[in-house]
Amino acid sequence: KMSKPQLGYWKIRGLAAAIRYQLHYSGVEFEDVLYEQGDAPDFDKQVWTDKKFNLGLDFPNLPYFVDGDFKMTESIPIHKYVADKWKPELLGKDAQHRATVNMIAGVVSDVKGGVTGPSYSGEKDTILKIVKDKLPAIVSFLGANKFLAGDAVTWVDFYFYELIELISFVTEGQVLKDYPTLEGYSKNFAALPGLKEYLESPTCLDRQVPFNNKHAKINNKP
Ligand SMILES: N[C@@H](CCC(=O)N[C@@H](CS)C(=O)NCC(=O)O)C(=O)O
Repeated sequence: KMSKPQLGYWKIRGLAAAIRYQLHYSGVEFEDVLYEQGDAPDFDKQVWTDKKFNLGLDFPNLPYFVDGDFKMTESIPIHKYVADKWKPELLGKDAQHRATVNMIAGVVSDVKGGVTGPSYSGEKDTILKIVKDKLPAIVSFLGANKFLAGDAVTWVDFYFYELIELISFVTEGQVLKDYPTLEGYSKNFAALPGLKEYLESPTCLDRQVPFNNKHAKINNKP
């Protein structure tokens, strides 16, 4: 019997939470392989660096995904592989729909990076500026749609949902007041079958670990 696919990552939400949401929604049985950074003052990363070059990864990084003999890194390609293999409709229905999904992913990824970087350095003003500059275009693109790329869920929704969670934490919920459509979108999204059960489960990893690694100046303690 083939072993379950493995998702390797720091013991945080970071870039892995959205992949976990998608795996749960898609009904994939998988295993989290968690690397826990050491505490202050050293914030040691040795649990990972000891393994990093011995896992047979072509481009060693976190997150990684192992499915039988197949191993890969890069978070967005992992989302797309998981969709392609277990729920291809999450990729989009035709060339233009898939292109739109990928375009949104690029935009969301820039905002995610723009929020995460300053979380580590503790620059909340920088985060608020990025949110103010970049979020309105995404919100207006979402418009009255149920999901980002139309009325059907695609893999980029898992990625965006987690970004809203992160911004909501940093702004103490203000983002949802500023953009009520995001609040509706989020609630609706969290109620998707499979995802709902995961998010509400007492063992939900993403409700137990922080967004960022331990050396981040802006971080939650769930
Ligand atoms: N482009 C990569 C970036 C991955 C990345 O930056 N990983 C960080 C955590 S978010 C890390 O600590 N990687 C481990 C390493 O660099 O050895 C992706 O999207 O997966």
